[in-house]
Amino acid sequence: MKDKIAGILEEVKGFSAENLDQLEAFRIKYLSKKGIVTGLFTEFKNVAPEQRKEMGQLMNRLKNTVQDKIVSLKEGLDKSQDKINKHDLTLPAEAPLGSRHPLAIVRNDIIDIFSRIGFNVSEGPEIEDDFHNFSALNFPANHPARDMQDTFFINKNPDIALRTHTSSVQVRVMENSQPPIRTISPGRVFRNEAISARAHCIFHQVEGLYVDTNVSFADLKQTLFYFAKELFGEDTKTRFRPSYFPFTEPSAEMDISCNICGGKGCNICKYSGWVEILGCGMVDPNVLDLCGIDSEKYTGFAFGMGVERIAMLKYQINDLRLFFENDVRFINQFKSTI
Ligand code: 2U9
Repeated sequence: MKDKIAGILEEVKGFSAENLDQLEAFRIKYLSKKGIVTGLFTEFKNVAPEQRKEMGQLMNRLKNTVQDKIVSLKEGLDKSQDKINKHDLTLPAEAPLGSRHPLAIVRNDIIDIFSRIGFNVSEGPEIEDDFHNFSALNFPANHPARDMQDTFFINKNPDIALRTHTSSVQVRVMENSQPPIRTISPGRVFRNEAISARAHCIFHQVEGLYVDTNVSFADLKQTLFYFAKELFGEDTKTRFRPSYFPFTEPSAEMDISCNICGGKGCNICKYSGWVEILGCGMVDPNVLDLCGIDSEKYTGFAFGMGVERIAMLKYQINDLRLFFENDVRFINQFKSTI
């Protein structure tokens, strides 16, 4: 009987359970009315009196080992069950994907269109000095943009300001390289404006620059005509109206046929059939020279557009402030492929 108990003890010590059902089967096997341990106690009456003390101790040790085993295995199984319960197994396997901000979608579309015809992307600082933001771009000393009312100067220092356009990036490109230059500069710009449905003190631009030998106004027109058709559709028409900017001469504003009514007239185009999308012009020779490019040898065209304005037209958004509030009910409506 001693050997039998020793054998059972080894078996009990080696047991493990993967689940509560297996543990219950173990309990029944050893401790139930017809179980192995209970059976040993029934056999006990046949043990010789001189062996009873030793056998009794062995049997009690076995019974305690079975009971301890059940308690410790149950604890382990409860803990792993807790871990499973703490996670909501009904949730989707992956977190839902976010969506791109509409301004990022439009900016990426614009970058993509110009990349296809050889423009690279240039970036630069948002805090600029007077030369890169104003002087190199031919802004006269008394120009209103240089006024505290219109520009955010840093610590009232008239030489350091938040850039008011990304043309400053292109000034840096010209300083650091020679033609041919074909570059676009997307980025945030800052102007001291009261916030309303139509204006904001922060907005986004994409400005473009092409400098080489023999670059003409015809190149400008054809490049921007291609751009308008790529962004707004093959049937889009363009027209150019004379304008004025300190950094280009001649200068123009480009309209596209209204993308809502197709040119028939609606309240978006104020029944004119046309909407303005960008400004452009031939780079003033003074600007080329100030940036280290020989204006006798090279000419260039440049353009600039507000990304918010393009996005408002493309998606028929009537309040600029929506772009900056980041309300997911607004943001989640936009899907991009880029
Ligand atoms: C260099 C020289 C010239 C970039 C240009 C415009 C015309 C223009 C506005 C559109 C709406 C800014 O966002 S907006 O307010 N921009 O009309 N920008 S030509 O001309 C340059 C750029 C770089 C070195």
